[in-house]
Amino acid sequence: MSADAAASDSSRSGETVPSGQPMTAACVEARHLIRGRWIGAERTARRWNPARGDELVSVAPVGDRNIVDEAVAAARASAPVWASMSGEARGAVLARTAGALRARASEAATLIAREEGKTLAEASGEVGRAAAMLEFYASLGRQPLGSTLPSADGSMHLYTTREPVGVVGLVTPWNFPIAIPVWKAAPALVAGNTVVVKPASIVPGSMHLLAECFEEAGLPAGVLNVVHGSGGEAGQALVEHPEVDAISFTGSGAVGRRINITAAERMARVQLELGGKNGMLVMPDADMELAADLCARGAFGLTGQACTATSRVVVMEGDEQRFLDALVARTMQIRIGDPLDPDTTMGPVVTEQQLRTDVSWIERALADGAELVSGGVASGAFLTPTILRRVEPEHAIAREEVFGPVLAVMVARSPEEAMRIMNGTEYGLSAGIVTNDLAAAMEFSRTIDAGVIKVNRLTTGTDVNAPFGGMRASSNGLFREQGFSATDFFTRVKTTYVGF
Ligand code: TAP
Repeated sequence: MSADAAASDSSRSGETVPSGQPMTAACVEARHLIRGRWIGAERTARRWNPARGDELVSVAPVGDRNIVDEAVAAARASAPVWASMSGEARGAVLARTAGALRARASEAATLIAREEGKTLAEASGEVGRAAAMLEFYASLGRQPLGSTLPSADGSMHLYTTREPVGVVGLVTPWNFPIAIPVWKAAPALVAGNTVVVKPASIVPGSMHLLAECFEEAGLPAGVLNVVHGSGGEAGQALVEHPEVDAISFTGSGAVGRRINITAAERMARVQLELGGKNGMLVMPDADMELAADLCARGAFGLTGQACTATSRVVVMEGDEQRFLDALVARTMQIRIGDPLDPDTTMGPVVTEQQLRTDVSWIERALADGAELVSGGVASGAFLTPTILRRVEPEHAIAREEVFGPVLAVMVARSPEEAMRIMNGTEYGLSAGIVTNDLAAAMEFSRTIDAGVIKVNRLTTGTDVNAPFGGMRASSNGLFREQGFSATDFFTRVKTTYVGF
């Protein structure tokens, strides 16, 4: 394995070209969506299938500050009417969007697999989850948003209401190109906000399909607007825009921190869900086959490109070899290949650049003293599932997010040391434990610094009705996404006293 091998990957991304280039039949021609109109541009960016470097998947306009201005103005203009509609009516639009997405589920999954590179099964799971999320938030249109309170004054009716914050900017990453825009847009919309979405620039086709589903569902013009383009240009313009009342961002810590500062300067509300370095603690009583299965699927499912992917394991001294034997055997069952092949269980790395990053993390780990157990081979757009042992808690590979199929295995000599290692990163998104010892599981749940805790389950995957988000550097921690409380971020509270 070498960085050169990684660089030979022929999949490209984000290249900007003049419009009017010939495209294959299966290429999605994405458009900005503003005030209900689909808008192209002279400057476009092309996205090739990462597994087949010569297959063009999508072409999208490259939006600038002017387009962002137009989109925000459209969202602002449509805000009063949308906010004045009943929650039930807004929810009904979301329910119809879910129906439209389910009707196109196979097309959407195929597009995600071609554009982002996850397997068809994984992409189908994403589409189903996005539809379920839309249905869940559709049902919230009928739920109370506010409460009635007793007053010290017996002749007082005292109540709170939750109003939409107004125009919300949604900035999303590439790894769940349909599900993440949905889990932000659906609670924002049902709560009565209008939105401008800036999707990740390498997955415009998936967002385009989703926007078509909203349109087909009868979402009024201007309520959901989409601006394609780069983060540095369109994304930044959206975050800086004085008419955007709140920003919900999911992505890397580096970008999230900058957005936090920009939003704070103009007192805009901001929600940040960022990276992770999610650990799995394998206790001595654990079923090793289960532990190996959870770690292999958690680390290498979705090609390790999930914020909640398992990227480090802690085993107790004396259990390491038994665990590694089971893990390697389970990992050998993974079939790498074209995401559209039904036998494939792990797709390519999303871009050439990400592959180079993954490879450089492996090289750094080896230079720090880690040992390669298996994997570490980059070929074309693919990286074999990589297991590293003899990793020490202070190594970069033990602490920093890779966002690829790389798993670091560490050994602890006592339960206290195990917990120190588990909590020994700046992140706190998801964490798991494999054990049948209920007391150990409960103690783990109490002492781990993570927003999502899994006992005998994958670190990835959550229910749509449960709050989701990280702690410490994984989130700004003010508001949770998903679940019933997701609307908190998208609403502001008013307290009304009515004397009689
Ligand atoms: P980023 O590079 O941070 O990009 C995320 C989004 O921000 C993209 O739309 C990007 O546009 C945009 N952006 C970039 N620079 C910007 C700027 N200066 N101002 C405004 N927007 C800007 O992340 P990514 O590579 O797409 O995604 C991977 C990261 O997301 C990982 O760290 C992963 O852990 C994290 N993630 C977290 C979660 C949760 S829920 N915690 C879920 C999924 C992913 P471009 O696409 O044009 O760069």
